[in-house]
Amino acid sequence: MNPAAIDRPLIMGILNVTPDSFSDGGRYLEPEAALAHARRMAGEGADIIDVGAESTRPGSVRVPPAEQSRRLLPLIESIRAALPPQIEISIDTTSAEVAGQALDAGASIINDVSAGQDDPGMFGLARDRRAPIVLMHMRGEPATMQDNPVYSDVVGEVRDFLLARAAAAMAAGVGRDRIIIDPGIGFGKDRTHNLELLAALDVLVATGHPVLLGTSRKRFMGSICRVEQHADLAGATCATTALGVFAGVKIFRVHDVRANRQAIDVAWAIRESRGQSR
Ligand code: HH2
Repeated sequence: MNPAAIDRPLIMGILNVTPDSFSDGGRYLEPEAALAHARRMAGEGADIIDVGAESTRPGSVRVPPAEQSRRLLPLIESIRAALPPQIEISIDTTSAEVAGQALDAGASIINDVSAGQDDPGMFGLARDRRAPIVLMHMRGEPATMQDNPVYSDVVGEVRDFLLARAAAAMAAGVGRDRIIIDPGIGFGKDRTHNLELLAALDVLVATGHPVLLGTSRKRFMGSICRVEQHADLAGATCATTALGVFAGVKIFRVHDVRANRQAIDVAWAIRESRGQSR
């Protein structure tokens, strides 16, 4: 994939091979169940399958690279063999070792929620393998990130952080056209911060880097809709997806592929229709 050439919004379907992810933890630990879910998401319109073996929910514990690889590598190989080549696989990890092995096994995109801060080898890997890389904003660490996050200008601070990390990646040799940025909804942000960022996605789009948005089933929407169960937040997620399409977001990381595919397709058709009859 060439991120700079994405000409319509893409869906990244989430496949967590974890016992403890906030929404789908434990459901796809068995390889057959994980592969079946990847197939289902592809059938429902996913363009990318994002596989991860380490939950980053608030308070989660780290998973050693060897254990991440043990869970992920056979799965990536079987997904790569099962799905058509135009469906790409991204690897959700902050470990360059895991990411490198995942690229060998058939992944083609790196999704690093630490934006290259956890592992000094990540940018070199992206450079050497010419792999697109997602750089996400996070304040603090998953274990403690929701302990009273404070910003004076959340939109400006997130944008400046992402531009600084993109500059660091480019200084390490990663091509500008391979860098995707992500505001990191829910990562060291309270409800007000998340809403402010969602209302200002155009500010991130204006950086010129393709923007990825990950709101799927996240807790701040549950508090707005008074919904306790994460899995009941597909409608709320679709609202953010439609707004994201209008703001120019290029990739949506979601659990509910079918519903978000519809939201994208309709929002995109409306966006494309602007001024057509004039
Ligand atoms: N959110 C999660 C995980 N990875 N990657 C990107 N780029 N952006 C995100 O917003 C993002 C992400 C958290 O969601 P999930 O994978 O559903 O849960 P968990 O971290 O508990 O596995």
